[in-house]
Amino acid sequence: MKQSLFITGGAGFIGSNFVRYVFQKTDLRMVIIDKLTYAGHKVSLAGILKSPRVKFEKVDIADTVAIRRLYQRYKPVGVVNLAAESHVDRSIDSPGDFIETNIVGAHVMLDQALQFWKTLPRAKQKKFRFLHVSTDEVYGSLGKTGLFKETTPYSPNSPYSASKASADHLVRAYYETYGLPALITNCSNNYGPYQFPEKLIPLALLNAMEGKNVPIYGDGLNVRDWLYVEDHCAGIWQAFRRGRLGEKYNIGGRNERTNLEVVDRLLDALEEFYPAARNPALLRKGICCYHELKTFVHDRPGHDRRYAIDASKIRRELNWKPKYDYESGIRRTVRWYLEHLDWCRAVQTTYQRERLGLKK
Ligand code: NAD
Ligand code: TDX
Repeated sequence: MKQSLFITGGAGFIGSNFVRYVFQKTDLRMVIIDKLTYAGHKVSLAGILKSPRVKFEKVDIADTVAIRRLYQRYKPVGVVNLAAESHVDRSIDSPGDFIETNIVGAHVMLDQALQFWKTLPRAKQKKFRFLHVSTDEVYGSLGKTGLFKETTPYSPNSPYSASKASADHLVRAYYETYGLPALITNCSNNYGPYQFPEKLIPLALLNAMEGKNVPIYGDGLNVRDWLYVEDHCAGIWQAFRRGRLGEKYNIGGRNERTNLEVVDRLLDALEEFYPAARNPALLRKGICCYHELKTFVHDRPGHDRRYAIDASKIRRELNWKPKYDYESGIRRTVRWYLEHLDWCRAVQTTYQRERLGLKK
Protein backbone atom coordinates (compact mmCIF):
# COMPACT_ATOMS: atom_id res chain seq x y z
CA MET A 1 0.00 0.00 0.00
CA LYS A 2 1.20 3.54 -0.88
CA GLN A 3 2.27 5.57 2.13
CA SER A 4 -0.12 8.04 3.61
CA LEU A 5 -0.12 11.58 4.84
CA PHE A 6 -1.93 12.53 8.06
CA ILE A 7 -4.10 15.61 7.73
CA THR A 8 -5.73 16.67 10.99
CA GLY A 9 -8.72 19.03 10.89
CA GLY A 10 -9.43 17.87 7.32
CA ALA A 11 -13.19 18.35 7.69
CA GLY A 12 -12.84 22.05 8.50
CA PHE A 13 -12.48 25.08 6.26
CA ILE A 14 -8.79 25.09 5.36
CA GLY A 15 -8.42 21.36 5.99
CA SER A 16 -11.09 20.36 3.45
CA ASN A 17 -9.58 22.71 0.88
CA PHE A 18 -6.13 21.29 1.64
CA VAL A 19 -7.34 17.69 1.25
CA ARG A 20 -8.79 18.60 -2.16
CA TYR A 21 -5.54 20.35 -3.11
CA VAL A 22 -3.32 17.37 -2.22
CA PHE A 23 -5.81 14.96 -3.80
CA GLN A 24 -5.61 16.83 -7.11
CA LYS A 25 -1.87 17.59 -7.12
CA THR A 26 -0.48 14.21 -5.98
CA ASP A 27 -1.25 10.51 -5.86
CA LEU A 28 -0.65 10.29 -2.11
CA ARG A 29 -3.00 8.50 0.21
CA MET A 30 -4.43 10.62 3.01
CA VAL A 31 -5.72 9.85 6.47
CA ILE A 32 -8.02 12.62 7.66
CA ILE A 33 -8.14 12.85 11.44
CA ASP A 34 -10.99 14.99 12.70
CA LYS A 35 -13.15 15.11 15.80
CA LEU A 36 -16.06 16.64 13.81
CA THR A 37 -16.76 19.54 16.15
CA TYR A 38 -19.40 22.14 15.28
CA ALA A 39 -16.88 23.37 12.65
CA GLY A 40 -16.02 20.02 11.04
CA HIS A 41 -18.40 18.41 8.53
CA LYS A 42 -17.97 15.45 6.24
CA VAL A 43 -20.19 17.20 3.71
CA SER A 44 -17.25 19.56 3.09
CA LEU A 45 -15.39 16.56 1.68
CA ALA A 46 -18.23 15.34 -0.52
CA GLY A 47 -16.99 13.06 -3.28
CA ILE A 48 -13.46 12.77 -1.95
CA LEU A 49 -14.33 10.44 0.93
CA LYS A 50 -15.41 7.77 -1.56
CA SER A 51 -11.89 7.52 -2.96
CA PRO A 52 -9.79 4.51 -1.89
CA ARG A 53 -6.94 7.02 -1.47
CA VAL A 54 -8.71 8.68 1.48
CA LYS A 55 -9.43 7.29 4.93
CA PHE A 56 -11.44 9.20 7.52
CA GLU A 57 -10.80 8.73 11.25
CA LYS A 58 -13.17 10.47 13.67
CA VAL A 59 -10.65 10.99 16.44
CA ASP A 60 -9.80 13.76 18.92
CA ILE A 61 -6.16 14.85 18.52
CA ALA A 62 -5.94 15.17 22.31
CA ASP A 63 -6.72 11.44 22.74
CA THR A 64 -3.22 9.97 23.25
CA VAL A 65 -4.21 6.31 22.97
CA ALA A 66 -6.25 6.77 19.79
CA ILE A 67 -3.56 8.92 18.14
CA ARG A 68 -0.81 6.41 19.05
CA ARG A 69 -2.87 3.66 17.40
CA LEU A 70 -3.27 5.72 14.23
CA TYR A 71 0.49 6.29 13.92
CA GLN A 72 1.12 2.57 14.44
CA ARG A 73 -1.59 1.52 12.02
CA TYR A 74 -0.94 3.87 9.08
CA LYS A 75 2.79 4.65 9.50
CA PRO A 76 2.44 8.09 7.88
CA VAL A 77 5.12 9.74 5.74
CA GLY A 78 4.26 13.02 7.38
CA VAL A 79 1.71 15.08 9.27
CA VAL A 80 -0.01 18.36 8.45
CA ASN A 81 -1.62 19.54 11.68
CA LEU A 82 -4.58 21.80 10.95
CA ALA A 83 -6.98 20.66 13.68
CA ALA A 84 -7.79 23.50 16.04
CA GLU A 85 -10.48 25.52 17.68
CA SER A 86 -10.21 28.49 15.32
CA HIS A 87 -12.70 31.21 16.25
CA VAL A 88 -11.44 34.13 18.35
CA ASP A 89 -14.93 35.01 19.65
CA ARG A 90 -15.48 31.46 20.94
CA SER A 91 -12.09 31.57 22.64
CA ILE A 92 -13.33 34.56 24.63
CA ASP A 93 -16.41 32.60 25.79
CA SER A 94 -14.75 29.19 26.35
CA PRO A 95 -10.94 29.34 26.50
CA GLY A 96 -10.71 25.80 27.96
CA ASP A 97 -11.64 24.17 24.63
CA PHE A 98 -8.77 26.06 22.99
CA ILE A 99 -6.25 24.93 25.60
CA GLU A 100 -7.39 21.33 25.18
CA THR A 101 -7.27 21.10 21.38
CA ASN A 102 -4.75 23.74 20.37
CA ILE A 103 -2.16 23.05 23.08
CA VAL A 104 -2.80 19.58 24.54
CA GLY A 105 -3.91 18.19 21.16
CA ALA A 106 -0.92 19.67 19.33
CA HIS A 107 1.33 18.19 22.00
CA VAL A 108 -0.20 14.73 21.61
CA MET A 109 0.25 14.90 17.82
CA LEU A 110 3.89 15.95 18.28
CA ASP A 111 4.76 13.50 21.02
CA GLN A 112 3.20 10.51 19.27
CA ALA A 113 4.91 11.60 16.04
CA LEU A 114 8.22 11.56 17.91
CA GLN A 115 7.61 8.09 19.41
CA PHE A 116 6.69 6.78 15.95
CA TRP A 117 9.56 8.58 14.16
CA LYS A 118 12.12 7.05 16.53
CA THR A 119 11.07 3.56 15.41
CA LEU A 120 11.69 4.31 11.71
CA PRO A 121 14.80 3.24 9.80
CA ARG A 122 17.21 6.10 8.98
CA ALA A 123 16.05 6.54 5.37
CA LYS A 124 12.42 6.91 6.41
CA GLN A 125 13.32 9.19 9.31
CA LYS A 126 14.95 11.53 6.80
CA LYS A 127 11.76 11.78 4.73
CA PHE A 128 9.32 12.26 7.62
CA ARG A 129 7.98 15.78 8.29
CA PHE A 130 5.59 17.38 10.74
CA LEU A 131 4.10 20.64 9.51
CA HIS A 132 2.15 22.67 12.01
CA VAL A 133 -0.30 25.22 10.61
CA SER A 134 -0.43 28.42 12.64
CA THR A 135 -1.62 31.98 12.37
CA ASP A 136 -0.34 35.54 12.16
CA GLU A 137 -2.37 36.30 15.30
CA VAL A 138 0.49 34.92 17.43
CA TYR A 139 2.41 38.14 16.68
CA GLY A 140 -0.22 40.37 18.30
CA SER A 141 -1.38 43.65 16.83
CA LEU A 142 0.39 46.15 14.55
CA GLY A 143 0.17 49.93 14.56
CA LYS A 144 -0.53 51.88 11.36
CA THR A 145 2.70 50.72 9.70
CA GLY A 146 4.95 47.66 9.66
CA LEU A 147 4.57 43.99 8.79
CA PHE A 148 4.86 40.75 10.72
CA LYS A 149 8.13 38.96 9.89
CA GLU A 150 9.16 35.47 11.03
CA THR A 151 11.41 37.21 13.56
CA THR A 152 8.63 39.37 15.07
CA PRO A 153 8.33 38.48 18.78
CA TYR A 154 5.20 36.63 19.81
CA SER A 155 2.63 38.80 21.60
CA PRO A 156 -0.75 37.02 21.49
CA ASN A 157 -3.79 38.90 22.81
CA SER A 158 -6.72 36.46 22.68
CA PRO A 159 -7.06 33.03 24.28
CA TYR A 160 -7.12 31.69 20.69
CA SER A 161 -3.85 33.31 19.68
CA ALA A 162 -2.25 32.47 23.04
CA SER A 163 -3.13 28.80 22.52
CA LYS A 164 -1.75 28.85 18.96
CA ALA A 165 1.43 30.56 20.17
CA SER A 166 1.89 27.87 22.84
CA ALA A 167 1.63 25.15 20.23
CA ASP A 168 4.17 26.92 18.01
CA HIS A 169 6.61 26.98 20.93
CA LEU A 170 6.07 23.26 21.50
CA VAL A 171 6.77 22.50 17.84
CA ARG A 172 10.00 24.47 18.07
CA ALA A 173 10.93 22.70 21.31
CA TYR A 174 10.33 19.26 19.79
CA TYR A 175 12.62 20.18 16.91
CA GLU A 176 15.37 21.69 19.08
CA THR A 177 15.24 19.18 21.94
CA TYR A 178 14.35 15.87 20.29
CA GLY A 179 15.23 16.51 16.66
CA LEU A 180 11.67 15.88 15.43
CA PRO A 181 11.68 17.09 11.81
CA ALA A 182 9.10 19.83 12.18
CA LEU A 183 8.29 23.27 10.81
CA ILE A 184 5.58 25.91 11.10
CA THR A 185 3.59 28.14 8.75
CA ASN A 186 1.92 31.34 10.02
CA CYS A 187 -0.81 32.60 7.72
CA SER A 188 -3.05 35.65 7.62
CA ASN A 189 -6.88 35.63 7.34
CA ASN A 190 -8.20 33.12 4.83
CA TYR A 191 -11.43 33.33 2.85
CA GLY A 192 -13.13 31.14 0.27
CA PRO A 193 -15.37 28.06 -0.06
CA TYR A 194 -16.39 25.97 2.98
CA GLN A 195 -15.61 28.62 5.63
CA PHE A 196 -17.91 28.13 8.61
CA PRO A 197 -20.45 30.99 8.81
CA GLU A 198 -19.23 32.29 12.17
CA LYS A 199 -16.36 34.14 10.42
CA LEU A 200 -16.77 37.67 9.06
CA ILE A 201 -17.04 36.96 5.31
CA PRO A 202 -19.57 34.09 5.24
CA LEU A 203 -21.51 35.57 8.16
CA ALA A 204 -21.86 38.95 6.44
CA LEU A 205 -22.86 37.31 3.15
CA LEU A 206 -25.47 34.97 4.60
CA ASN A 207 -26.97 37.63 6.86
CA ALA A 208 -27.23 40.06 3.95
CA MET A 209 -28.85 37.44 1.71
CA GLU A 210 -31.45 36.83 4.40
CA GLY A 211 -32.06 40.56 4.98
CA LYS A 212 -30.50 40.41 8.46
CA ASN A 213 -28.15 42.97 10.01
CA VAL A 214 -24.47 42.68 9.11
CA PRO A 215 -22.62 43.21 12.41
CA ILE A 216 -19.48 45.34 12.29
CA TYR A 217 -17.44 45.27 15.48
CA GLY A 218 -16.35 48.63 16.93
CA ASP A 219 -15.59 51.29 14.31
CA GLY A 220 -15.01 48.78 11.50
CA LEU A 221 -11.50 50.10 10.95
CA ASN A 222 -9.59 47.03 12.18
CA VAL A 223 -7.40 45.74 9.39
CA ARG A 224 -6.93 42.14 8.27
CA ASP A 225 -4.67 40.81 5.49
CA TRP A 226 -6.80 38.52 3.33
CA LEU A 227 -5.65 35.45 1.40
CA TYR A 228 -7.75 33.14 -0.79
CA VAL A 229 -7.75 29.70 0.85
CA GLU A 230 -6.35 27.81 -2.14
CA ASP A 231 -3.27 30.04 -2.06
CA HIS A 232 -2.77 29.17 1.61
CA CYS A 233 -3.06 25.46 0.73
CA ALA A 234 -0.41 25.87 -1.96
CA GLY A 235 1.87 27.57 0.59
CA ILE A 236 1.37 24.79 3.15
CA TRP A 237 2.12 22.19 0.51
CA GLN A 238 5.31 23.95 -0.64
CA ALA A 239 6.48 24.33 2.96
CA PHE A 240 5.67 20.68 3.68
CA ARG A 241 7.64 19.46 0.66
CA ARG A 242 10.54 21.85 0.54
CA GLY A 243 10.60 24.04 3.64
CA ARG A 244 13.66 23.99 5.89
CA LEU A 245 13.16 22.01 9.10
CA GLY A 246 13.01 24.02 12.31
CA GLU A 247 11.95 27.12 10.33
CA LYS A 248 8.82 29.24 10.28
CA TYR A 249 7.26 30.59 7.07
CA ASN A 250 4.81 33.50 7.01
CA ILE A 251 2.09 33.23 4.35
CA GLY A 252 0.00 36.19 3.21
CA GLY A 253 -1.16 38.02 0.11
CA ARG A 254 -0.58 41.69 1.01
CA ASN A 255 -4.30 42.41 0.85
CA GLU A 256 -4.82 44.69 3.80
CA ARG A 257 -8.41 45.87 4.14
CA THR A 258 -10.45 47.41 6.94
CA ASN A 259 -13.43 45.30 7.93
CA LEU A 260 -15.70 48.02 6.53
CA GLU A 261 -13.95 47.83 3.16
CA VAL A 262 -14.38 44.04 3.15
CA VAL A 263 -18.08 44.24 3.98
CA ASP A 264 -18.67 46.99 1.38
CA ARG A 265 -16.96 44.94 -1.34
CA LEU A 266 -18.95 41.85 -0.38
CA LEU A 267 -22.25 43.69 -0.46
CA ASP A 268 -21.41 45.20 -3.87
CA ALA A 269 -20.59 41.73 -5.22
CA LEU A 270 -23.81 40.36 -3.76
CA GLU A 271 -25.76 43.16 -5.48
CA GLU A 272 -24.11 42.16 -8.77
CA PHE A 273 -24.94 38.43 -8.50
CA TYR A 274 -28.22 38.67 -6.57
CA PRO A 275 -29.71 42.18 -6.81
CA ALA A 276 -31.54 43.37 -3.69
CA ALA A 277 -34.50 44.31 -5.89
CA ARG A 278 -34.97 40.60 -6.71
CA ASN A 279 -34.37 39.28 -3.18
CA PRO A 280 -37.71 38.52 -1.46
CA ALA A 281 -36.10 38.63 2.03
CA LEU A 282 -35.20 42.30 1.48
CA LEU A 283 -38.37 43.22 -0.39
CA ARG A 284 -40.47 41.90 2.51
CA LYS A 285 -38.68 44.31 4.86
CA GLY A 286 -38.82 47.25 2.46
CA ILE A 287 -35.02 47.32 2.16
CA CYS A 288 -33.78 48.30 -1.26
CA CYS A 289 -30.01 48.12 -0.79
CA TYR A 290 -27.76 45.57 0.97
CA HIS A 291 -25.66 48.39 2.42
CA GLU A 292 -28.60 49.45 4.63
CA LEU A 293 -27.98 46.25 6.63
CA LYS A 294 -24.56 47.33 7.96
CA THR A 295 -24.81 47.71 11.74
CA PHE A 296 -22.10 48.83 14.16
CA VAL A 297 -22.10 46.65 17.29
CA HIS A 298 -20.07 46.31 20.53
CA ASP A 299 -16.41 45.76 19.85
CA ARG A 300 -14.70 42.40 20.40
CA PRO A 301 -12.81 42.47 23.75
CA GLY A 302 -9.06 42.70 23.09
CA HIS A 303 -9.72 43.26 19.37
CA ASP A 304 -6.38 43.34 17.51
CA ARG A 305 -6.20 46.49 15.42
CA ARG A 306 -4.13 45.50 12.43
CA TYR A 307 -2.48 42.41 10.92
CA ALA A 308 -0.20 42.47 7.87
CA ILE A 309 2.17 39.75 6.72
CA ASP A 310 5.61 39.96 5.15
CA ALA A 311 5.67 36.76 3.06
CA SER A 312 9.00 37.47 1.35
CA LYS A 313 10.72 34.45 2.92
CA ILE A 314 8.35 31.83 1.44
CA ARG A 315 8.35 33.73 -1.88
CA ARG A 316 12.14 33.79 -2.00
CA GLU A 317 12.96 30.34 -0.63
CA LEU A 318 10.07 28.26 -1.90
CA ASN A 319 8.95 30.25 -4.91
CA TRP A 320 5.41 30.56 -3.54
CA LYS A 321 3.14 33.36 -4.65
CA PRO A 322 -0.62 33.80 -4.57
CA LYS A 323 -2.58 32.92 -7.68
CA TYR A 324 -5.75 34.83 -6.80
CA ASP A 325 -5.97 38.58 -6.31
CA TYR A 326 -8.48 39.98 -3.83
CA GLU A 327 -11.02 40.95 -6.53
CA SER A 328 -11.16 37.52 -8.17
CA GLY A 329 -11.07 35.76 -4.78
CA ILE A 330 -14.02 37.75 -3.45
CA ARG A 331 -16.08 37.21 -6.57
CA ARG A 332 -15.41 33.45 -6.53
CA THR A 333 -16.32 33.33 -2.84
CA VAL A 334 -19.60 35.22 -3.20
CA ARG A 335 -20.62 33.02 -6.14
CA TRP A 336 -19.67 29.88 -4.21
CA TYR A 337 -21.88 30.76 -1.24
CA LEU A 338 -24.81 31.69 -3.50
CA GLU A 339 -24.48 28.30 -5.21
CA HIS A 340 -24.02 26.29 -1.99
CA LEU A 341 -26.85 27.36 0.29
CA ASP A 342 -27.54 23.66 0.91
CA TRP A 343 -24.04 23.32 2.44
CA CYS A 344 -24.66 26.44 4.55
CA ARG A 345 -27.89 24.94 5.89
CA ALA A 346 -26.27 21.54 6.53
CA VAL A 347 -23.45 22.93 8.70
CA GLN A 348 -25.50 25.39 10.75
CA THR A 349 -27.38 22.95 12.94
CA THR A 350 -26.20 24.15 16.36
CA TYR A 351 -25.42 27.76 15.50
CA GLN A 352 -27.65 30.47 14.04
CA ARG A 353 -25.11 33.28 13.57
CA GLU A 354 -25.78 34.72 17.02
CA ARG A 355 -23.22 37.13 18.51
CA LEU A 356 -20.37 35.34 20.27
CA GLY A 357 -17.49 36.55 22.42
CA LEU A 358 -19.19 38.90 24.88
CA LYS A 359 -20.00 36.42 27.66
CA LYS A 360 -17.18 36.57 30.20
P1 NAD B 1 -12.05 25.33 11.26
O1 NAD B 1 -12.58 25.71 12.60
O2 NAD B 1 -12.85 25.61 10.04
O3 NAD B 1 -11.71 23.76 11.23
C1 NAD B 1 -11.08 23.12 12.30
C2 NAD B 1 -11.24 21.61 12.12
O4 NAD B 1 -10.55 20.96 13.19
C3 NAD B 1 -12.67 21.12 12.15
O5 NAD B 1 -12.90 20.17 11.15
C4 NAD B 1 -12.80 20.48 13.53
O6 NAD B 1 -13.78 19.45 13.59
C5 NAD B 1 -11.40 19.97 13.75
N1 NAD B 1 -11.07 19.80 15.18
C6 NAD B 1 -11.25 20.72 16.17
N2 NAD B 1 -10.84 20.21 17.33
C7 NAD B 1 -10.36 18.97 17.07
C8 NAD B 1 -9.78 17.96 17.87
N3 NAD B 1 -9.62 18.10 19.20
N4 NAD B 1 -9.39 16.81 17.28
C9 NAD B 1 -9.55 16.64 15.94
N5 NAD B 1 -10.11 17.55 15.16
C10 NAD B 1 -10.50 18.72 15.70
O7 NAD B 1 -10.61 26.01 11.18
P2 NAD B 1 -9.83 26.59 9.91
O8 NAD B 1 -10.20 28.00 9.72
O9 NAD B 1 -9.93 25.63 8.80
O10 NAD B 1 -8.34 26.59 10.49
C11 NAD B 1 -7.49 25.44 10.31
C12 NAD B 1 -6.14 25.74 10.92
O11 NAD B 1 -5.55 26.87 10.27
C13 NAD B 1 -6.19 26.09 12.40
O12 NAD B 1 -5.06 25.53 13.02
C14 NAD B 1 -6.09 27.62 12.43
O13 NAD B 1 -5.51 28.07 13.61
C15 NAD B 1 -5.20 27.87 11.23
N6 NAD B 1 -5.37 29.17 10.57
C16 NAD B 1 -6.61 29.59 10.16
C17 NAD B 1 -6.73 30.81 9.49
C18 NAD B 1 -8.07 31.30 9.00
O14 NAD B 1 -8.15 32.42 8.50
N7 NAD B 1 -9.13 30.53 9.09
C19 NAD B 1 -5.60 31.59 9.23
C20 NAD B 1 -4.34 31.12 9.67
C21 NAD B 1 -4.24 29.90 10.32
O1 TDX C 1 -19.54 39.56 12.80
C1 TDX C 1 -18.36 39.95 12.76
N1 TDX C 1 -18.11 41.30 12.63
C2 TDX C 1 -16.86 41.81 12.61
O2 TDX C 1 -16.67 43.03 12.50
C3 TDX C 1 -17.24 39.05 12.85
C4 TDX C 1 -17.47 37.57 13.01
C5 TDX C 1 -15.99 39.59 12.82
N2 TDX C 1 -15.79 40.94 12.72
C6 TDX C 1 -14.41 41.45 12.64
C7 TDX C 1 -13.44 40.92 13.67
C8 TDX C 1 -12.12 40.91 12.90
O3 TDX C 1 -11.50 42.19 12.98
O4 TDX C 1 -13.90 41.03 11.36
C9 TDX C 1 -12.52 40.65 11.45
C10 TDX C 1 -12.39 39.20 11.03
O5 TDX C 1 -12.99 38.42 12.05
P1 TDX C 1 -13.02 36.82 11.99
O6 TDX C 1 -13.60 36.39 10.69
O7 TDX C 1 -13.62 36.33 13.25
O8 TDX C 1 -11.45 36.47 11.90
P2 TDX C 1 -10.21 36.85 12.86
O9 TDX C 1 -10.65 37.10 14.24
O10 TDX C 1 -9.42 37.93 12.17
O11 TDX C 1 -9.39 35.46 12.83
C11 TDX C 1 -9.28 34.70 11.61
O12 TDX C 1 -8.03 34.89 11.00
C12 TDX C 1 -6.89 34.36 11.63
C13 TDX C 1 -9.48 33.22 11.88
O13 TDX C 1 -10.72 33.03 12.53
C14 TDX C 1 -8.36 32.64 12.70
O14 TDX C 1 -8.52 31.23 12.86
C15 TDX C 1 -7.06 32.89 11.98
O15 TDX C 1 -5.99 32.45 12.75
